[in-house]
Amino acid sequence: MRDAAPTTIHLKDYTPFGYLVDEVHLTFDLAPDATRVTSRIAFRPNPEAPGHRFFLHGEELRLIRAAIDGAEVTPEITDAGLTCAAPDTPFVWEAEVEIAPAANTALEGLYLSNGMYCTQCEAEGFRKITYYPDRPDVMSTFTVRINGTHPVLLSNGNPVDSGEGFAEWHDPWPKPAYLFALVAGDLVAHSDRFTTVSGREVDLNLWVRPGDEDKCAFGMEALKKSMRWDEEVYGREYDLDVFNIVAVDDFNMGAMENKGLNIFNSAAVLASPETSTDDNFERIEAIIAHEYFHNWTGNRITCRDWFQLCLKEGLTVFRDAQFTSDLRSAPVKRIRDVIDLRGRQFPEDQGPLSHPVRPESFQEINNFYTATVYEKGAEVIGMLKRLVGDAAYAEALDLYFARHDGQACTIEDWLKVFEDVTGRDLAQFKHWYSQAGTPRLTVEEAWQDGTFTLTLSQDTPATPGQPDKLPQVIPVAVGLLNPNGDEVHATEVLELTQARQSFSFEGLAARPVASVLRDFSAPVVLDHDLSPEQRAFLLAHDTDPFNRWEAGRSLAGQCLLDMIIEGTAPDTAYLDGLVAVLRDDGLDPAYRALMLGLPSQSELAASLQQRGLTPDPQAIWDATETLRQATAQHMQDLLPRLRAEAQVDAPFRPDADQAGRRALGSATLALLSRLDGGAQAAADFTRADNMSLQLSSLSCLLKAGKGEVELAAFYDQWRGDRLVIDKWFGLQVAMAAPGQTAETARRLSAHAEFNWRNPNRFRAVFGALAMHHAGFHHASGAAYQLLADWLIRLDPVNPQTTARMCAAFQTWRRYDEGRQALIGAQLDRILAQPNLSRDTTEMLTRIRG
Ligand code: 0A1
Ligand code: ZN
Repeated sequence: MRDAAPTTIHLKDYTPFGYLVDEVHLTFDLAPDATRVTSRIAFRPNPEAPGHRFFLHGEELRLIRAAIDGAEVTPEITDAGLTCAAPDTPFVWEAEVEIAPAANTALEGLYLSNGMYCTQCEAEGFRKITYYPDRPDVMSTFTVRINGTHPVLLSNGNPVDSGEGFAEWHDPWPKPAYLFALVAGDLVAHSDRFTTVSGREVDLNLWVRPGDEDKCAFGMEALKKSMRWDEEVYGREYDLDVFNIVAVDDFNMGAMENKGLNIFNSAAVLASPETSTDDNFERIEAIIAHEYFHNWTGNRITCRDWFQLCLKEGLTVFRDAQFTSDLRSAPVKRIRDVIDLRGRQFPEDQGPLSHPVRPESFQEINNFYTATVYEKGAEVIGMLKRLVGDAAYAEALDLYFARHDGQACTIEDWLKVFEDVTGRDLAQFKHWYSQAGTPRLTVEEAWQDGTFTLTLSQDTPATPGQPDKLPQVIPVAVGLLNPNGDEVHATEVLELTQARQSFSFEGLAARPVASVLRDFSAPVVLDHDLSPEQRAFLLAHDTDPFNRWEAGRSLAGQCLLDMIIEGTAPDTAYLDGLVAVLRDDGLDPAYRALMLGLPSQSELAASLQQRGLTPDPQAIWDATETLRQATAQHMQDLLPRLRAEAQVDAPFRPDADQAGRRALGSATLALLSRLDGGAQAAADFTRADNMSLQLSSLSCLLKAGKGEVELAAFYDQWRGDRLVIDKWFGLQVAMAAPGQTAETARRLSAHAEFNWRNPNRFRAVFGALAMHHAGFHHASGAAYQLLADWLIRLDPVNPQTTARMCAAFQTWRRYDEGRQALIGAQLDRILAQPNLSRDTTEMLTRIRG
């Protein structure tokens, strides 16, 4: 329900809860329409917050009985919770409530997914299960009894007892309520064991619906690798006798790190060569690692309040990226992460939804599980590590775990361990947590008498609520190359702390070419005015793999902008440089595949906007198509050789080597299909024995305006597999021509298999629509209207997923007046809906501005 006046919560208003919780006992009597939850909670007054009123959160609960120390009480109940008089000595609170999991379509709290009970409590879902101080700084041990008829009954911690129709669990580690979990279902386990470094035997189970057993092996291997890696790299050992993972079909996000009982969106854990692409495998491995790593960064050390979300998320994303870099290819991972950052975080940071990595206020915390908190939060940690060095980083992390284990912490606590270890003052560094917006880093060069000077300046644009910005500490990794291509100055990290600052390199024999922001050492927009020749030189010679890729990317970007703005033909300097790199078979195929990528159309729109121009989505589409066509022609002779190099002769393995070859094969096939009308793609589709090849060949056919028969065959083959059918839905929208995108999405939304209440299916169609730049922004406005229709329909059912999808509109101010008027009208139409959720109202109000 929409609040009459939505409440804004502020970081500055934090106060501790007036009571500590020593123990929680919960009993669940499961029933779809009336689950009984009985709680017995030991409270005692918090000596650090005396005299507070006793308030427990609770939403959509039917209170049956409440008692304090055995004596019944009649609390005062509101929509948000209850309050009643409480003793100023330790006491036991008891309550019995009734909830209706079957009616819970929002997928927050206790709900049913395909007949299976499961929970999602982060951020504030536990209050839909029982009355409780539902805040992360209230930590307690939990003992849980589940009474239910399902064969598998799970909760956090270790199993204590079980029998016909019941199971009991005890979690010895104090935790906040958002880490509570319960699962009850007809599930089968893929099981394994892990012996920790100190010899603890841990039972590992991946629980899935019968029929999915053959999709568990990869996830289990990823889990074991994660457990070992965290021991070896961070010295973190697992701390329970069992580790359970459950796959559920209806889930708003990727996965959730509940203590000892991770719950996963089935798309984020189930994998097989026939049904999963290489990208799926890599993502699944990373998410398993991410949730596992939360056991220390999130669970053992949690957040004091939700403003500190980046404390666990930024750090855990950083850790899972390190894990992927170690297991696969570090340069490829870095490039992919930067593509992702520019694709999701930059638009957020440069538009109306911009907020600091640590926000200072919110209305609905679920709206702040963002690319800024997660991915920019991880970048901030990467900068910190670069500034203090690897050894100090390791020491600081050891101190963090030693000092704060069992606590609910803040960013101040986090930075303090670095200050204590290094003696550095991190006051200025902290601006990365409090200032929103993407800094623009401008580079000027000077050369005189053997001295090369780089003048760096920084400027962070105004963002909502933050008109003026202070200079930040920006680590700028720089290397210098001689005109013959040799490196004359190895990578050095320059620390830019002022608005403008110069750095000199002396004693050089010739003017060097500067490779600036190596490894993307800071999340900034780099403005370095290099000539196409200098960029081509870096593309050929840079020793930093990221910047070598970046040189090609910026050449391509400049070429596309020239084509869009001046109407020029594709630049042969870019095409020649690209061919030279692709010819180099000493380079990893995965890296060469990345070289073939172009800046996204949305990124090009942002670049045009930054130059004060109004992007025309159709013109951007046309230029991109023309350049792809020119690339195919230019590389015609090389394509057969690349295909041969991409060939995988061994049995399928989802590792980096094979995945890289398949990525190069797929990028090559896309070019070839522009020349042969899809003949090779049709042949590849027929012989495909893995999902990467099946999907890439099908997408080439659709792109070529063909593939009807193959599309139908694909559907028939995979009709029973919901995750593959999600791909079938999404692909058709993604590959549609701009004038057909909205109609394709509309047609698919009328398909019998379009179960719009399932977030994965909804996102398959409408996420793909929003991602299709020229299709979504087609001048007709049809896509805007279609998406708005569906958001209006979904909001009462699932506010979280609706609100997240609203971000599709966040860049609307970039476009021409006609499009702005069309989008503005749709935003107003949604906002005018009666009873719009708090989630969606907040998102749209911020976007509307
Ligand atoms: N903490 C989880 C993500 C997550 C957040 C919120 C959710 O529901 C609103 C669900 C999952 C993670 O970082 O993986
Ligand atoms: Zn996380």
